[in-house]
Amino acid sequence: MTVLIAKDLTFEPVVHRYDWTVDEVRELLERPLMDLLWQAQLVHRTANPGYRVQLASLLSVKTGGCQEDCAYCPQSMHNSSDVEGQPDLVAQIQTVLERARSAKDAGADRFCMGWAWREIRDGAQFEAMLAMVSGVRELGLEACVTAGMLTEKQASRLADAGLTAYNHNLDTSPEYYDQIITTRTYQERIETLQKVRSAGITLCCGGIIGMGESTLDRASLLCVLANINPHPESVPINGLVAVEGTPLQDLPAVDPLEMVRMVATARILMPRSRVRLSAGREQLGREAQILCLQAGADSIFYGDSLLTTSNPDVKTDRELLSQAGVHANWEESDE
Ligand code: SAM
Ligand code: DTB
Ligand code: SF4
Repeated sequence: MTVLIAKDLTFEPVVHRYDWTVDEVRELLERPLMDLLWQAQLVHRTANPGYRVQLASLLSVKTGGCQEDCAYCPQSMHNSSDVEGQPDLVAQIQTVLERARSAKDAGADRFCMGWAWREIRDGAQFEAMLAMVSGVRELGLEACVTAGMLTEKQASRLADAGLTAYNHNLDTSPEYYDQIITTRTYQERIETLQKVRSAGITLCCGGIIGMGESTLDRASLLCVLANINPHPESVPINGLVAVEGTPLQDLPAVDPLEMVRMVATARILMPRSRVRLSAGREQLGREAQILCLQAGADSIFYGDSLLTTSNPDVKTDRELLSQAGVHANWEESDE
């Protein structure tokens, strides 16, 4: 085991590489925590000075009834949790834009909209999605969509509507994927990411821990992400929210320090990407979240709910940021 000591500070902390091996990533993930945190902080403070955090708000526009069988997801029609019967906001462009405006007034600078689809289909619902994207951009917010697979044409229409980012997670390692999802392949996921990039939309791509995967799987997921050239502009790190009625409902809560390790390793591997501390923050506790911010998380989901599950409330998050001494992107600071 290599223990870093002060003289090792001579190394160049920020390295942009796209040829990581799984062994190298695993070595980082498993480092003594103090060394991992120190290196992640060095990278973060050098690459993204100022501890500025992006606040992204989420809204589920189309909830439940999804054809895919993702074992973690309460919205899959294969899971008895399937959350249907909620108001379908697809036709309600104005309602969505009102929610975006409220998110902006509360301090968000990105608005993310989710559709529980296997893939985008053309037609009235897609036209409504495009109108929502342009409406969100007109409010001065970044717009992000997550809606499953898409065609090149659909990606280019989303780009024309002003879409900032498309979220499409790889979720876990290629090796563990078929234990979690059987209705699509890893390769299909990668192809969608390529179409999004080719259309000039930024990538939001990350994963989930706490699904029964090994450390090697986590290293393998991070290795795939870190070898995308250029790196995904944002990388959500989710802790499983074990929802009743999903096959993963009985899995134990993620150890908070494992989230800290994932964030720190992602920061070292992808120095300038936004590393978003995503689902599972309610289970993390204040101190572990602060460690994640220190280790280089520079974005959180902000607002009382995620897609179908809850998130810390806005007041609690404001206190968290102030206690940690970090600032939202738009805030004035003394630096
Ligand atoms: N259907 C689209 C897709 O799969 O890309 C978009 C919606 S899907 C709900 C977006 C992401 O939410 C998933 O890729 C997964 O990473 C995350 N997610 C879903 N359920 C989760 C859970 N129970 N715990 C943690 N993350 C979850
Ligand atoms: C991401 O990586 N996490 C968000 C967002 N991207 C779309 C979704 C988390 C969903 C958690 C479970 C739920 O609320 O349904
Ligand atoms: Fe849930 Fe997305 Fe999987 Fe559908 S594709 S089940 S919405 S994670």
